[in-house]
Amino acid sequence: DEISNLVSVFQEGNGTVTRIIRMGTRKSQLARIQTDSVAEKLKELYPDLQLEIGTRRLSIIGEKSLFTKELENALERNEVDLVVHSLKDLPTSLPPGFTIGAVLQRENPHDAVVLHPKNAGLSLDSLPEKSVIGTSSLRRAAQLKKRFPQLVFENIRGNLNTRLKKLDEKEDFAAIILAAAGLKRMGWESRIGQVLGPEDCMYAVGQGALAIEVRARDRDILEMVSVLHDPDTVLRCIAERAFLKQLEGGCSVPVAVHTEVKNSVLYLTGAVYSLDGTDCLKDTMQTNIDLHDLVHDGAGERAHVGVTAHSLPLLALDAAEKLGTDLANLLLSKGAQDILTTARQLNDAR
Ligand code: DPM
Repeated sequence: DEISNLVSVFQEGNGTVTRIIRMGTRKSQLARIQTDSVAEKLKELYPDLQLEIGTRRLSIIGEKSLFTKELENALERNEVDLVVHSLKDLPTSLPPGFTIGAVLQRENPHDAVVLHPKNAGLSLDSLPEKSVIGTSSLRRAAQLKKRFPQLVFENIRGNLNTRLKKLDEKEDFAAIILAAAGLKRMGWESRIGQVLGPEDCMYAVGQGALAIEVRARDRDILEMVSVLHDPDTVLRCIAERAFLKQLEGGCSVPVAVHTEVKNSVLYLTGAVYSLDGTDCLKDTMQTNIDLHDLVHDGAGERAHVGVTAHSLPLLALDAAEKLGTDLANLLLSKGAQDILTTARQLNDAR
């Protein structure tokens, strides 16, 4: 077992009580960087806090819900107190007993083009015809195939380090598509050749935001991490997650979103695509979200699509969730279910 023997204790010395907080992380460089950045923020806010970070090797590789599962097991068994995830890797329904206690301020949520060094200076528009672009995301492939029919899209697998190596050290790919946020966290911002705006490629639900998963019953830890909530990010991500949940879309469906908060209005654009992008249903809805509504103490309040945010106004949280559900229902009324079912079947058959 990779988790070091970390013990949760309350140390009592010279009148102060310090609890050691144990953070669980996967071993990938991105996971470590993300966990360390949250540890740093917690240390700034709570200088007396003692943090320990234990890594856990993946025993099962593949399905996304499995790869977050290992860490949930460690949470459940009380081996760790909190786990940092990319929000976009967390399912819209968490297993009972778990909740997202903080959603941190979102980085650039857009996708980015990373070019083979020999193509430096080019873009998806100017790359030669039939250039091979690497991505395993159905969402990215669907949108980009439609928008750039002259390009060829092929799967590329592995963690970010592996993918960059495959790009640079071989001639298989002219470019690959990755989330700008992950590239920035890895310190690879300089490799971004092009950031894809919503007209080229809308992003995945929760993309670019970090989430802290905790035991739902652990009130102390919940309260401690809740100060890390970024209100705009929380509301945007609740709307996005409610949209995906209502569509019954998992991690790997061609569903994309775009959200904005302006003058207390939350805008959500959502879309579903066929695998080649030719079928597309897309719409935008909006709702008022007043962050100056009376803040409620939230005792006993429910989570919103897995997110517990007692420090935010309940009215705003409810409105954000309803926005996502309403937009999904609108697209479902126009036939979104057929598009997604067909996409799932074709993808499973590949
Ligand atoms: C999910 C997808 C991908 C990750 C699917 C999608 C990309 C898979 C691929 C749900 N999770 O986006 O349509 O490219 O084959 C992932 C990344 C990050 C979190 C890497 C990336 C970092 C960025 C973030 C993998 N999960 O998307 O480039 O925190 O949002």
